[in-house]
Amino acid sequence: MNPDVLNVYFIMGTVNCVEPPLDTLEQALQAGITCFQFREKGEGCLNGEAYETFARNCQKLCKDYGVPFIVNDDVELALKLDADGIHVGQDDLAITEFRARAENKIIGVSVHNEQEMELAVRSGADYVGIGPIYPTKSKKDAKPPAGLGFLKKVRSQYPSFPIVAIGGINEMNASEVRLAGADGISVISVICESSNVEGTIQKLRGARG
Ligand code: 3NM
Repeated sequence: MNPDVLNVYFIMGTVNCVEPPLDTLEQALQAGITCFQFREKGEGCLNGEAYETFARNCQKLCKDYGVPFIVNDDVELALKLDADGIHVGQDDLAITEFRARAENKIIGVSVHNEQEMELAVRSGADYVGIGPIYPTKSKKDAKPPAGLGFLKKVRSQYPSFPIVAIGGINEMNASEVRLAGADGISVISVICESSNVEGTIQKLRGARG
């Protein structure tokens, strides 16, 4: 995949939002996010029909702006909606299963150590998510923050594999994360809680624009 797609990768679900979620997504799309991940998870999240309707509404907005719509974890939803891709945790089966059923879709995998990285590459992931770089409040079961060390190591071992960094990334630390080797940054709270989404995204953007 073209790593530029990972440049400013916004992840969101209703529980992350302060403003109406679709308004936040549209503002983020207008301001130039390059990828969107639908992650409707956590206490109080939508279920059933409301979950699917919300996903479809997010997907429609992404289509309007020509931005890839990636589904977190839910292979069935991704296939049902003909999403552009899926992001999964350490579940090799999900990668293999999804690839078999959707050859041309983007597959992203979260990795936290060298073994997981190797497995993701071997299983045919298109990109990896490395995190949490810094402490995050947006994922209850997040691993301890790893700082930039692991990211740098993976970049040196895989000079051209698409990498997005995640966890506690904001306007102030985004550039050091990019310098450490990330093609892009993935964020939830810094956009969901911004009072100036456009300004925030401008600051998060890398030199690639
Ligand atoms: N995954 P924020 S950290 C969804 O480490 C997610 O794999 C992580 O949210 C991982 O930008 C995280 O608000 C939450 O810190 C990122």
